[in-house]
Amino acid sequence: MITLLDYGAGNVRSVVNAIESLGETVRTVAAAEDILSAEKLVFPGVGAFGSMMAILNREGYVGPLKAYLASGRPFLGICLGLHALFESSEEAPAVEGLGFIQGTVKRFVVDRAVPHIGWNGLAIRQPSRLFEGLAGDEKFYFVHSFHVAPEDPAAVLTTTDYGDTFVSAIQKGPVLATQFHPEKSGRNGLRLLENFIKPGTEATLPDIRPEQTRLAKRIIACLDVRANDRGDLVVTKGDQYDVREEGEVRNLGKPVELARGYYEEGADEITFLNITGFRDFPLEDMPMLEVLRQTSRKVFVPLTIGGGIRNYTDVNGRVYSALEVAAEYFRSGADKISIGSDAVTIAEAYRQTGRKSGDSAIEEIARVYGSQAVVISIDPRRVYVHHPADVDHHVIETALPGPEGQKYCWYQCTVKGGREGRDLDAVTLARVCEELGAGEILLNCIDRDGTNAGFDLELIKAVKSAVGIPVIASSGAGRVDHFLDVFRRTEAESALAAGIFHRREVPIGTVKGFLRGKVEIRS
Ligand code: 1PR
Repeated sequence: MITLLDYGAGNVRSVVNAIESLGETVRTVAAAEDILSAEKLVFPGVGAFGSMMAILNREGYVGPLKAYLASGRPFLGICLGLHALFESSEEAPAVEGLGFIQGTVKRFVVDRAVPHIGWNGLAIRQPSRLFEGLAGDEKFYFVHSFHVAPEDPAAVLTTTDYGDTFVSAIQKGPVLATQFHPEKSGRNGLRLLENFIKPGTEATLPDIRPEQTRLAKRIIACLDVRANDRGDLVVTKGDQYDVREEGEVRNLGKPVELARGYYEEGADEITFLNITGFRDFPLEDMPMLEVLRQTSRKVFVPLTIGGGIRNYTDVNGRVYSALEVAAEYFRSGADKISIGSDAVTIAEAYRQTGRKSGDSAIEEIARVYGSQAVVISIDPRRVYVHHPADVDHHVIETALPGPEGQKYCWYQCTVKGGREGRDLDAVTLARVCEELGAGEILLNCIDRDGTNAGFDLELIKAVKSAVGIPVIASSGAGRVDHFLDVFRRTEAESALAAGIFHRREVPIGTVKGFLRGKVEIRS
């Protein structure tokens, strides 16, 4: 039996799911004694260092944790569960950590997008039981803005490169901890977890030990989900956001089955967009939560969910905050949430007042779950102009002139699934959301959606050059070379597609096969 330390600050469902999928039972710590009596303790830290330590102190877990670590029993820390082992963190400088390992946790200072999100490799420095059965060149899923810096090099189990070299796992006797998320790292992550769980696993040093590692470009499968006219929840797909064909909502399959299939084929992430979320209230839309629960039991790569994340008052006058809606999505198995329409409203208010309200959905969710959990989904549409001075927006010169030969355009933000255009451009929206604490941009493009004409590279370049957070290029993928184009000609970290995957025109494996050797990808 595995004892899991869930101190109630966020979603540890995916860790439980991963361990249970390996046939192991999980007991969650309910009181300090459960830590002391554990045989194998897993600590998947969630949230921010300061609030994590505050809860551990309040619950009286700090003493028992220190005693457990000193007892020589197996321990696996994940992400913040690694940070907790150190003396302190730059994330909350006045707060003391568990101090089991001497050293501190430092903020990433690199000339790359931060958070470091995605699949990166491990440069393995010493044998460990975690590595049995691994070749050594596998990639694992990272998502973090801070990294550990142990004083004693003997504690370093692996390092990873991202602008600089950082310590990505530590080992001190039976105490192991990883910066990456094994529970979100597909089969190899499950293998690593199994090695921790299984008794008698041998410490091994894999044959392949890269000196340097590289972050992979991510291929994301997107499932637009809504109820059809019969009330069944289906994966649908629009042409420039119109999801109806001969009056009926297009039905391209069942959400859980499709997501599972894409995971098996090698998708690096899965995104669900509840596309009628702007008018329905997701907490009344239980099937969507159930889709997430079922998917997270079978799919061990990151799951993002969007649609309807905003404040809401139900028919009985009960007020729900966007944070509560997001919390329900996280509890059901989401790793990230994506905010669409509400982000536009928030950015408009911010531009009007010139100050952060402090309680917007973006700020609140980022504060509680971390920036990396907050994705902003932008639904822009091109608006052509003759001269840049014609509008007070971020205008670009385009190689694809408008119907009247206009050489310039701006990208107008829309809300409610493209139904309503707003007086805000996509570049400004992305910038403002980054400032408010968003961790990633999902950049759709209504003009390209469902057209198979390739990504709008001009839009992607404009937004990517305006922000320091990762950008997911979306809309328009029709052929394998469109993925190569977007990675070679823009700095986008990921590419997302929907239609070509659902219609089986170009399976994910084919995309990856084509990119292999040309672009760094996860095999
Ligand atoms: O506004 O916070 O409730 O979120 C609603 C979410 O639903 C937003 O993220 C919005 O993008 C999405 N959405 C709303 N209506 C539609 C629609 O299609 N009618 N889908 C919609 C957006 C666009 C992409 C699509 C890519 C790739 N889907 O995600 O998957 O364009 O497609 P392709 O590869 O086939 O070209 P809120």
